[in-house]
Amino acid sequence: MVRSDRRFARITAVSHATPARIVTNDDLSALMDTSDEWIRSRTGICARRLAADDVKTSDLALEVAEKLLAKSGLSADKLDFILVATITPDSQMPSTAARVQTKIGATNAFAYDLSAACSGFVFALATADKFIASGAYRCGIVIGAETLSKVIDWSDRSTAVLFGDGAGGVLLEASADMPFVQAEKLRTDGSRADSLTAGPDKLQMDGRAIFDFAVRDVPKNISETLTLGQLTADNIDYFVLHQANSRILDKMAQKLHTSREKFPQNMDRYGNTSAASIPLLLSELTETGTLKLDGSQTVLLCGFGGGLTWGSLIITL
Ligand code: 4VN
Repeated sequence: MVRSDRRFARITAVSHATPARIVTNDDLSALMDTSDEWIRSRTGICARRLAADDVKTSDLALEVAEKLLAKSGLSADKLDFILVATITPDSQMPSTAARVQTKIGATNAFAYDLSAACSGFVFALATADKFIASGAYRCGIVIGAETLSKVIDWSDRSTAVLFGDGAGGVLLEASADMPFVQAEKLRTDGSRADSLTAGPDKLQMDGRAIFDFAVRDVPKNISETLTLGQLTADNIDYFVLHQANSRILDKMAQKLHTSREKFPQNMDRYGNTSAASIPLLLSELTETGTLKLDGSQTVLLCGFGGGLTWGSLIITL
């Protein structure tokens, strides 16, 4: 450990990786009693990517890590840590992060997985920020990666149509310029755990309970986080929320009295990818130039899901 004076983290690269196979709502309606109209109108999802049988979560995470290094020009041995947020690790041991660590040759990095379901990337990014802000470490990779298709109950049409596979991640580096996290508030309520579970049995969700949770607890958490940062919704350029359901984003915009345009979405093409959804969206928004990584934008990230877990992070991008 070398103490650093440059204590503020910042995101210096963003990337994503998705399996090649696109499965549309129409494709699913050939396999189960559902329809494009039902899925699209209730969730905003039109298609999802599904990994081939031999593609593991670590394969998607590895592709993200390689792209981050290529984009930044940083060599792997400069990395201090690799965090992978996932609820679909390749194995209980070793971690998905350890697999990535050796494959990219990050010989000086420690690596571990973090389990906080759909909030996993937000929880991991909050953790990584503290590693750098403490001065203990200079740079690391934070990835959200999932192959949910392996834990979906394909005989349950109410959940099977909602989820997809994918990965996204960021490179965080110490930078003296300005604070990275303006405010954060992470939450867990294990007493409501049973409404969304996976492993050792397949994924099961009480859709009504989770929908109600997302509409009640999440906007409250976003408001509280804004207050902590002495900010209002007007100060936020984009609300990058977990991509579970477009109707949830409609409700968030209403409850926060702010424009729906500030809530970008890509669940139409990827479905709900749990811990991967937020970094996957961040990566696409960076590619299109909507997000700039030049310190000019304030973005609120918010994850919510199994645990129950939820939480917001207001960051300078
Ligand atoms: C957050 C949410 C969801 C979620 C919950 C319910 C739901 C997504 C139920 C009603 C159904 C349409 C689909 Cl809000 C899941 C997670 C887990 O990542 C997090 N969709 N639906 C209908 O309209 O009948």
